[in-house]
Amino acid sequence: MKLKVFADRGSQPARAVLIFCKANGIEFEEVQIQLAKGEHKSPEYEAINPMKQVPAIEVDGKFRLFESHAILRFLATAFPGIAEHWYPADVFKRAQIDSALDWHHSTIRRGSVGVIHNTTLAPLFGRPLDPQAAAEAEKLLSASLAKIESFWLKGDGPFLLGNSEPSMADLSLVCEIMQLELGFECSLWMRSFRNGYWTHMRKFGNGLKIQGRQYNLILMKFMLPSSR
Ligand SMILES: N[C@@H](CCC(=O)N[C@@H](CS)C(=O)NCC(=O)O)C(=O)O
Repeated sequence: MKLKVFADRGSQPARAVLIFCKANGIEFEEVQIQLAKGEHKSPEYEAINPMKQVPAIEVDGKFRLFESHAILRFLATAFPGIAEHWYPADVFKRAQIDSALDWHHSTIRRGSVGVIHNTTLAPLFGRPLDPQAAAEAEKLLSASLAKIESFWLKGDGPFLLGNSEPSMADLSLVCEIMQLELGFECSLWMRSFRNGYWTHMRKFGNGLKIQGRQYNLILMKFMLPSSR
């Protein structure tokens, strides 16, 4: 299968798709869609993703798909040789990962996007910063982050659902949390989080060479060339 991934590396869900492909040896062509330049609004890209967002994929020049979690599920099932831990075949384990993925979008992602957008990125998209919206989003974010520690990370293993190896839900989560380094003041919560789960994800991310300082460089290069 000939796979194209349309992405901006400054986008959390786009990074999750890129990292998933790299971690699993899936061959793909990365087509950069630069959000800051409005490339996602071009008619050419709208033909790829009518929602005008990244990421999106195209397979064999005909099948197109948007929504990062749908893309991750598709890649895990359509491409051979994907390690079982990313998206287990066992329907019970798989359903739990689906539950974590769905929860992510309605909580962590909503909170994170609200904070980052309203404290940092809005001007890049021609919108004003909105401290009140940021404060509301931070409440949701903090409550959701607390749930990660009190519920999702409870168990024997270090990853979500107590797993011993990361699933695609961990990947989506860590890409989201990395983004907080952009505009979320490192609270006590972030520090304690970093000492726990973060340490495990960092180890996992090191192999992918898209973490920590390198990650920040990627962000600066692709997303915020003049603001830092
Ligand atoms: N639920 C979508 C979210 C995609 C999304 O929000 N993409 C952002 C970048 S992180 C985007 O393309 N924003 C441009 C815009 O909405 O104008 C997914 O998981 O793929």
